[in-house]
Amino acid sequence: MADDIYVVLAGGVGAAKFLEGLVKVIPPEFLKIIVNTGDDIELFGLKICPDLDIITYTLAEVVDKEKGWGFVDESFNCLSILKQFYDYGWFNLGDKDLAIHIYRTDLLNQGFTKAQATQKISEKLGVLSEIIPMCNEPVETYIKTPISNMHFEEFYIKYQYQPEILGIEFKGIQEARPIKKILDFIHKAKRIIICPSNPIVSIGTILQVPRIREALVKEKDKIYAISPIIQGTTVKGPADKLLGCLGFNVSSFGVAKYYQDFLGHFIIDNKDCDLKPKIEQLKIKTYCYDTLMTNLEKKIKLAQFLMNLN
Ligand code: FO1
Repeated sequence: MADDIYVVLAGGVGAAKFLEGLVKVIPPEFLKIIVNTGDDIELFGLKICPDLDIITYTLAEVVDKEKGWGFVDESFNCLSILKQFYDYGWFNLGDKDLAIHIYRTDLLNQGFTKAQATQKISEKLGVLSEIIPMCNEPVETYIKTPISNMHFEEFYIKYQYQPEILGIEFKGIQEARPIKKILDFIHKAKRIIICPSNPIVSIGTILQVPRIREALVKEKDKIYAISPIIQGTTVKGPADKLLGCLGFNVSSFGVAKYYQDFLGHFIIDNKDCDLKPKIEQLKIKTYCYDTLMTNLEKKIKLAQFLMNLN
């Protein structure tokens, strides 16, 4: 038991919701959470890692639960002044959140890696799970639209993912290297869980880091994913739009196709259970459950359901 390892692949808000339940089912110190850093962005000279922060703040129980990101009881005094000098007022960085970005930027400037900075921040905030960025190198997701080729955060927050998507680019991904222990953890893990995050720009970005997808393919039987799509749409975010743009069916079947080479087990929503036979033809064991995590009890029940599967 002492060295049980469970690997989790995570994006931001959807993953954080599931993790809130999972840490009530598995001891948090058993979890090695590999997080997408393709949303990372530099603003005001500060290195901001939205998904790492969402996961860290959630597990530290300081997140604003209503929004799913940022600190609870936040103020925006610093941003109100920054807005006078910069055009990035659309990115709502609170005062407490800014303190984390100042600390992280300072650590990176001192020569610490992103993984080391992440560990220092999460430990100081009292997180017991290990949170690991997918790589130390900078990767930034860009969305090509008729307006411009824009950073994913601008597409998501400023434009509310409304513009037509003409293409997706993961800048820097070829130079990215998986942190060595990620490959070791994938191999040693008792179970690998793919959170109900955006398959293209959250989980998909992690999968694009050289050698990670290949490592997962070898562990198919122990890989469990939860679909982020219910009846053709997402709870929040552009996952449905992005799947369609890449030519995948906008459904749990489309997600299964995207994960087909490495996925062993797939939990889809009860409302999509008619897709089960079609997904099972892809040689993925499929289970139907209520995946809409509207309260803590439902998050825990979903985590229990996944952990009780054989
Ligand atoms: N999401 C928003 O919808 N609006 C915001 O202004 C916003 C600010 C923000 C600041 C720090 C941070 O860590 C996350 C923030 N998020 C915000 C959430 C986040 O950018 C997105 O949910 C993810 O990047 C999508 O995966």
